[in-house]
Amino acid sequence: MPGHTPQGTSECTGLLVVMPTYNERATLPGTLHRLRRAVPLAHVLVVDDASPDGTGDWADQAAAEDGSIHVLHRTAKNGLGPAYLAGFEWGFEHGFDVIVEMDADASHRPEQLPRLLDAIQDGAELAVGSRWIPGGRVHDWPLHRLLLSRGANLYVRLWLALPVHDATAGFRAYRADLLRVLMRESVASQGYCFQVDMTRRAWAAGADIREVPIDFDERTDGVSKMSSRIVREALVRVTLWGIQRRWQQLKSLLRQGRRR
Ligand SMILES: Nc1nc2c(ncn2[C@@H]2O[C@H](COP(=O)(O)OP(=O)(O)OP(=O)(O)O)[C@@H](O)[C@H]2O)c(=O)[nH]1
Ligand SMILES: [Mg+2]
Repeated sequence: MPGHTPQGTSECTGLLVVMPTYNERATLPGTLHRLRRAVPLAHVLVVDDASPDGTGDWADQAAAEDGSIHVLHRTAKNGLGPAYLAGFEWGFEHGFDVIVEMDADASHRPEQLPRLLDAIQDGAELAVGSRWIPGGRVHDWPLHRLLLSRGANLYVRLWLALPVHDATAGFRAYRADLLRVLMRESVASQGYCFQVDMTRRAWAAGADIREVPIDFDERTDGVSKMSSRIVREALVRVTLWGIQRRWQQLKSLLRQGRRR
């Protein structure tokens, strides 16, 4: 499988797009079709958590017809984080060099993937498709989703001071080497704080992180998996990471004080 050169990235050998799905039968076909047109040499791994609507079965049929589509079936809906981790492991086992995260609900435009790949080719180890930098846009989002996303990013910024404006973004490209480093310590995050977790790990590892503006389209089919449980998990984890960070800062200040 490796040895494929994605469009627009002459240095990358082997590009895998990991696409987690839960009940995305309505949007997965169109997303894959657009992706195939936009970046013909990309391989795609659909990670399906036993979707009751038959998404996994459809993906199996697509994989039987197209050798660059692969499917990983999981037995139950276990959250975005575990689905991605399983997809990344599969990507490592199959020797891919660049691994992309992308939603299957048509919120991320496959036509904008080359922007992320260009940043990787340019030297970034993590390229984040950002809604909240100049040039980035969100289309047709209701006010409560706008507030949730902006509020979450503000909260992350206050506690963690990450050098990105869209730490919860789910359209990203990683160098596989960086992902391996980030996954050395186990990742427990399940919902969308998984994205914050990986960003903070990348920053702590000193990775070259770049944000690229994207257009984010509200889903027109299917049902959002965002829930109050996912928001609560993010709140708790970000707060704990923030307290940990402040504690480390305080300890190093005290150590410096003692040395003087
Ligand atoms: N395998 C798997 N995929 C999931 C799970 N939860 C969400 N997904 C997929 O992850 C992607 C993002 O989920 P969404 O429901 O769109 O969540 P979101 O983008 O934060 O929310 P909306 O903006 O409201 O759509 C979609 O492709 C989902 O099908 C899960 O538990 N397991
Ligand atoms: Mg979505």
